[in-house]
Amino acid sequence: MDNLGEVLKELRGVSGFISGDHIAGKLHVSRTAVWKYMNQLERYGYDIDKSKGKGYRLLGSPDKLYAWEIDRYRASTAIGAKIIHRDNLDSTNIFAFALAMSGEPEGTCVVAESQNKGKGRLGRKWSSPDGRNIYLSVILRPMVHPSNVYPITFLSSLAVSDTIEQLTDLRPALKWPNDVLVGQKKISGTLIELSTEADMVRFVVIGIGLNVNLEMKDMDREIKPKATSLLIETKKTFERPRVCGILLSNLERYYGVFKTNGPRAICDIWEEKAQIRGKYLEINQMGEVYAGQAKGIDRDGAILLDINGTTKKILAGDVNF
Ligand code: BT5
Repeated sequence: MDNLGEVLKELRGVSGFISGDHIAGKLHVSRTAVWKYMNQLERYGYDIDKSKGKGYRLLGSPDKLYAWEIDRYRASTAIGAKIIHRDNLDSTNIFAFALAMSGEPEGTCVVAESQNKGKGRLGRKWSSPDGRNIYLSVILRPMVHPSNVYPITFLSSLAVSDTIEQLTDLRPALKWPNDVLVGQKKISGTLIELSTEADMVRFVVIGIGLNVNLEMKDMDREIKPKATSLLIETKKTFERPRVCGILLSNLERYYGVFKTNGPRAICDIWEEKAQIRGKYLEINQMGEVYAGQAKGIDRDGAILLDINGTTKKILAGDVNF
């Protein structure tokens, strides 16, 4: 946690005022430095009562995904060790991809309050209104062959699903390949993008959109019938930094499984959780529709469909309901 986080911790540790001297002593900085931190916090949107005789008192905090706020709830070590926050980006994935290209290490995350060009798969759009949801990208550098990367989408969905279960009584469902649904409606999607070199992965960017405090009135017309949020489902608002901190912790846990036990282990957990085996599915692959009984997930993340006794392997597509 950096110094702003430490100052906030001190402010939050008391119910009333805390003296500048006390904070200065705790942080081993001068009282002038403390005063500067307070001004900085105000610029970030914190409401601070400053009293000459009594010191400082925190009156209110902004609803923002600042790194030091996420850190309060994050149990991960590598994933989220560095979090870059922006009010607005074209796309957190584009930003993270450029960072990764210039050597940013594994674990660095990018979060934004809003996106102008939030990306879905296959050139689709991810609706990204301001200050409501989580738009997160994480840089990973797994030592695997490119054909083993696909299950990273599954580990992301599993991490989102666990996060929802830890925060609510909801029972999310997983839909191949990258959706997390609540009550048949999409609450989260993952887009992974990768850069390869020869037969190796240079890096992967996991992009996660999770609808948190999104209300119906914030939704584009296109997604209204098929999208939902934690707020819509529970009628409660959520502290987004908390949701994000828990999500990063879960991502690290599943990434650990991926690295230790391999991609197949992640496919198995996903397959079990999604209860996909034996289900009758219709899958749209670039306009071609295949209908059959799901036999499971192949080691590369493809879905295996039994169509009249013949197994069809589908690597990219969308499941129709
Ligand atoms: C996805 O694509 O589900 C991947 C979404 C990834 C978004 C994150 S946000 C952070 C990071 N930065 C980015 O630029 N992207 C990632 P796909 O399976 O293709 O689903 C896209 C479809 O979901 C759209 O065509 C809509 O129908 C629907 N959709 C769009 N926005 C939505 C939202 N906010 N909630 C629910 N559904 C949405």
